[in-house]
Amino acid sequence: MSKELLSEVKALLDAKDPGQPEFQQAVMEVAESIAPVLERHPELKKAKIFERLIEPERIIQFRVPWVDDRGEIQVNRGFRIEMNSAIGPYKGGLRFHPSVNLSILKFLAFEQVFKNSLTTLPIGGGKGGADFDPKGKSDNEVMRFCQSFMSELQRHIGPDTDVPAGDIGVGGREIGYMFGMYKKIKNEFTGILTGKSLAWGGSLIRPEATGYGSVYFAENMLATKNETFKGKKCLVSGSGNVAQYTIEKLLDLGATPLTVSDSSGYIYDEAGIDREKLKFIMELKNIKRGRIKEYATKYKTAVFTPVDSTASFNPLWNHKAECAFPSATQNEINANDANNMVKNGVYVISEGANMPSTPDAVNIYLENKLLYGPGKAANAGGVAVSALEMSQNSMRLNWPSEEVDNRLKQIMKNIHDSSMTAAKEYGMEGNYVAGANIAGFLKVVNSMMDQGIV
Ligand code: NDP
Ligand code: 2IT
Repeated sequence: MSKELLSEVKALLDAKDPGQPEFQQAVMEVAESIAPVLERHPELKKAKIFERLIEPERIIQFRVPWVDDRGEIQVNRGFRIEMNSAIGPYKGGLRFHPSVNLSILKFLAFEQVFKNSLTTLPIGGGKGGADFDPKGKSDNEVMRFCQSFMSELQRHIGPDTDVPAGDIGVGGREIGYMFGMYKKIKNEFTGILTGKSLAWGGSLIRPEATGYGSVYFAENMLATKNETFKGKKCLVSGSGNVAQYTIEKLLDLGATPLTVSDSSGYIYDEAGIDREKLKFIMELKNIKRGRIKEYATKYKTAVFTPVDSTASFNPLWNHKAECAFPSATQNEINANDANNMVKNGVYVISEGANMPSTPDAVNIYLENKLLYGPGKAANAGGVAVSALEMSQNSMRLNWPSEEVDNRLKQIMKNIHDSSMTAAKEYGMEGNYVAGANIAGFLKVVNSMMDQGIV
């Protein structure tokens, strides 16, 4: 039956969503994991629960016109995918990147549904964004773009309906410009976005949450082997929000981060990235908005290797280390990279990014019995603290950072434990992919069953 289910799902995707490879990839991975659940629960299959899950409740696509600094009109495409609201308001980030399209946002929205379910907090799944490229744009251009984007998005979101946040290309600056525009149009000060600044409704630890959470997840996986991070060498990709706070937490726990990257190449620092170097990266990326190769100009222990788009593997993943934290983008690790990691001694992988490993790479992790935390479990700390920001907004209070961090730690432990338990229950001990998919799936589909055919 599981083979049958997989070919049914693939046929459905090919018929209805051709040309959406990332969405199809994300759906097929979940289908594979939950096939045994449908076998055990024929009532779910009869209720066409999977067909309903892969159909977004609503997709909004809109024009985002704006005027650049030269006075020229630019037109971008904006989206919001409202995927599933069975357990709470739609919740998920906004991505501004030139590669953004329907397939990428649908894959992200689909994964978000399971991730949000795993957090145990009352949030449904959504995702949005635009094919806008913030690189090289002035602050005023970014502001005008954000204002135009929100002038349409505002009619679809609300604190009890849909609450967006950041993702690639959307950080504190963009959230601020979008919040300002929402408030001006609606004349309402309410928690319609998360990742806000502390002074106007943000939560402590939200900027840190995804990176910290991904390290906490790995810490829980290591604890199953009675190990800690002390002295472990770590490969990190990306140099944005998730990568920066992954490095910070790794340093707190006594590990040695060796790499960072951006879309032009990567840095390998044989002496390790320490706190001073991390501060340099943060200033370079968050304030100066520069390129990561400048790190190698400043620190002589580091080597910069530019991206070679013709290469069959990424040399970042080909260094001796114990742990890997992919924190840039989808499909950044292929089968060659996964084999290189195994060869170099990597046995812990915690995905800060969403779907950074291709299906072939994931199979190599599983075959080699690595401690592998898939994105929807390992990077759920970001959206979890977003949900805590929503709670604080509703109560009109702010929790101290220690309280938020303790809750984050507990949530990551719960996600780890519930994924581990679900995998065991279905005879796939140690397989966190299957476990996370099954645990996330059950809560959402049981809620859908309770709520009838809507
Ligand atoms: P940022 O925009 O802060 O940083 C993104 C980083 O990834 C940059 O270093 C960027 O390089 C690099 N990158 C982006 N696209 C590509 C690409 N196509 N090829 C190579 N490098 C690329 O984003 P975040 O750190 O917030 O997000 C990173 C990942 O984490 C994403 O997969 C996101 O979906 C995921 N995530 C984020 C959460 C959050 O709370 N922010 C929560 C959960 C997951 P460059 O500057 O050159 O573009
Ligand atoms: O992928 C993700 O979980 C995010 N970008 C964070 C979403 C959120 O609502 O905080």
